[in-house]
Amino acid sequence: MWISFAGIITNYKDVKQFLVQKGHKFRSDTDTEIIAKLIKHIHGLHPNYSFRELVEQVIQQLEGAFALCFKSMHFPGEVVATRRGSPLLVGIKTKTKLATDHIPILYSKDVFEFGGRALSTRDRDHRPHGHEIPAHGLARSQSTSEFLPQGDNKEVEYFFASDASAIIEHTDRVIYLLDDDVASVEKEGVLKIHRLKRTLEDTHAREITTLKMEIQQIMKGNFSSFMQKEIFEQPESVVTTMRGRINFDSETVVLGGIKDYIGEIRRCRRLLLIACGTSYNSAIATRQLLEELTELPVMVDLASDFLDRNTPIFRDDVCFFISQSGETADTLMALRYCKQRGALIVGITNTVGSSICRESHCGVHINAGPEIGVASTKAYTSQIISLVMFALMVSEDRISAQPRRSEIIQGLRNLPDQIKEVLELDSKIQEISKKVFEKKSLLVLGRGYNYATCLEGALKIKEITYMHSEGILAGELKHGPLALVDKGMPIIMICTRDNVFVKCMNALQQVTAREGRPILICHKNDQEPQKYGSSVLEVPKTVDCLQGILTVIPLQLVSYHVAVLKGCNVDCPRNLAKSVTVE
Ligand code: G6Q
Repeated sequence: MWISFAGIITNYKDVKQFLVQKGHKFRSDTDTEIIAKLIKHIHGLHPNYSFRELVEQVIQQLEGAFALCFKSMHFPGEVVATRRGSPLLVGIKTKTKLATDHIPILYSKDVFEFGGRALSTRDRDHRPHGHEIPAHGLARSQSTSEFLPQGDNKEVEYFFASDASAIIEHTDRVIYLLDDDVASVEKEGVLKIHRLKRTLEDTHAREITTLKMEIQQIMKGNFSSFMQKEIFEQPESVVTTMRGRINFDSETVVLGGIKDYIGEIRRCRRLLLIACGTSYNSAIATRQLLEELTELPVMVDLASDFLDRNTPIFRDDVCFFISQSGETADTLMALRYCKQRGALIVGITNTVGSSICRESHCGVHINAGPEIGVASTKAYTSQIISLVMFALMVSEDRISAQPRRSEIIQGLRNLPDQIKEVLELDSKIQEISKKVFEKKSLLVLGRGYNYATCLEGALKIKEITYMHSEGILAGELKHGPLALVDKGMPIIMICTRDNVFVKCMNALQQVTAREGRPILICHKNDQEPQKYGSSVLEVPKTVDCLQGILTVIPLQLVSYHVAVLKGCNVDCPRNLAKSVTVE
């Protein structure tokens, strides 16, 4: 048995105990092994079951979030794949066009109505394999032949993957499977999608979508890692996020995915921004602007904590779920929690067709392009821009907000060139990284709009360099963290000219008074803070609410260079995954 497995089986101990009692021996403590042993066990009990039926029996016993793909020597030439809570798609490659753009669902419940009589599991043991009940009364032959390629060449190749970027080099036609879909390719090479039971929400077919992704988008090109490539793509990725949405001349912003809901959003009780990791930091980065331009209370929550607290949610709440992958389990569960309570659900994702995308009432695609490196970089800056555009759109009818809106829109217009300028600091940042890469810890200090940069910079450093790093709000310094400061403690401090500049200078002096010599990120040609820094990284000045985009890039580069100097795997840091589809 060959199984490809992503996810977690939460009841694996119970299943294992059951199988041990039945005499099965285990070689590992992994949850993957119980799946292999369970299918073997069921095959022993029901040797007449088809491969697909065996998998259906197995998944009924499993709890958790998973995407699974099975092959077996007992069923040569067949593949069965299924998902629950983890993403899974099927890529289809044919020489000629397919005769249809959707594949009908076949239902195969243990007990189902068949010609007016209930067919039981026992009956099923004696019926021929593959006796399915298609939706809408489609005959089996009809449902499958429709799916075959047109013309004489009937050759079809199938690819199973959790992310489109893994298969785009082979095909751009995919089917996104839904939870509990069981896709099987049988000997004759026909793909079928089954579900155990029919529900009212079922669409009875899965659409074959054509991906808009280009192969070069997922190639490293001249870069040594995807993360480095994605950092350097930001002058373009921010443009694609804004493309077709901002008219810089008329200073108008239209987000097509939410424009029909703007009235409802303006009338809401409060905005909630819910996310994990980097996506959460993008919510911190934009909270102040959202409060200012929408004049609504804005709550920002980590999805896991939001769920732990059973937070009260009301029908007139608007809940934003921010997620690069659109598949993060905690964020998705928080979304379902809020949806059940009647709130309006807005998805902010980078992955078309993802679970968060599909389950939201409306949303914004950040259009940053595929992000392969585990450490999120270009998605973060595009998430910030998407939320800024949202704030601009909501405040369009507020006369008093027009000067502020205008300043931000012009700030967005200049951003791509300013990002290019920041990226020119790369070799200087590489030199600075050489001074810190052997240290144990790195503190990142700032406040106001730059606080999110501190959190995000520290997260990048932790995840890809394995060095301890902490983003500290400069206003909190005297409430504890100041005790850490001495001449040996590496510190990066962000000190740009905004409404908290004086307070930042104050914090900087507190640090230098304890012999701390921070690396400073400040505005170009701003002499005042520079005299306190051991090294200085000068970034161009933009509007306060966009400054975090320009101050985070040097920290993305610090983390990248430190990771390279330490010999860490930049794109695949230990213990982490790109899509966290488990709780
Ligand atoms: C950061 C990581 C991680 C990520 C979260 C949430 O570099 O990529 O913190 O942001 O796991 O992921 P989603 O944005 O996909 O929900």
